Amino acid sequence: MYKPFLEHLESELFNRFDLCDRAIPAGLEYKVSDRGKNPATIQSWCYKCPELRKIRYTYIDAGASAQILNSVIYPSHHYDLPLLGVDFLSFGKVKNLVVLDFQPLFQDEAYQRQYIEPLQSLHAKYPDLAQGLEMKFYDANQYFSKYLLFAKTDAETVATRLFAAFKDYLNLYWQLLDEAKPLTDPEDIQRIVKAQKDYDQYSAERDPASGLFSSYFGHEWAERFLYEFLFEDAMPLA
Ligand code: BLA
Repeated sequence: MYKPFLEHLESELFNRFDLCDRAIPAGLEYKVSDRGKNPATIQSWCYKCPELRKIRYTYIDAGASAQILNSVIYPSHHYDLPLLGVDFLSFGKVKNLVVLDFQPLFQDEAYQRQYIEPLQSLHAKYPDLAQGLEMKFYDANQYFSKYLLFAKTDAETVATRLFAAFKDYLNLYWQLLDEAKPLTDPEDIQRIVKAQKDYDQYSAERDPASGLFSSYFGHEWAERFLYEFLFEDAMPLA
């Protein structure tokens, strides 16, 4: 279901950046579930390049019962750019939930003007994908922009509209990255280090997928996946 998205993301990354592999801790890059009736696999990829310090994406393939593409791109600490966040989920034919956003590190007005307002026209182009759904796990005012795409939709819309939106959002993200001026003041850079780390902490603690990882792959593996790979700069709660 989301394989074309994964392929597009991958080809964009490889065409635009000089990528190096970024290590995924042993045992976390690939796993097959031995639970349940439908075999589920989870596979992850991770890269870095001078502009982007962590590019990760994960595909869960549980056949007809679940297809998920999740990705976060973390810019270098020299850029105060938002993170690119992708979370596309399909559970059978019954539920397709898609989220795509430039995830802001800060919520002040100057930041919004610089990095979030440019999204406005794209957001306006995809009203069918911007449904203003309520969030239950996350606070919509922290690490989400007001121009996120967030929708419950059908497979046809995923294949057509979401694919177009995905290309548009990615292109704009590359453009903002291209225009970004690297920070040079160590204090400014430290502020980004802290903000990206806070994002990991916040996300690890609230990740709505943690139950899903546990049910497919076991609790121990799920905890490692969250704290050693997805949100590796977060500290596990004691
Ligand atoms: C919701 N994301 C979800 C849900 C799951 C995942 C299972 C709940 C779906 C439901 O309501 O039935 C899945 N999250 C994952 C997976 C990973 C993960 C598989 O981190 C990792 C491999 N989530 C993100 C990113 C964004 C995001 C980067 O990881 C930003 C675009 C958004 N996911 C997001 C939002 C919701 C969600 C906004 C709805 C949560 C809510 O209602 O508060």
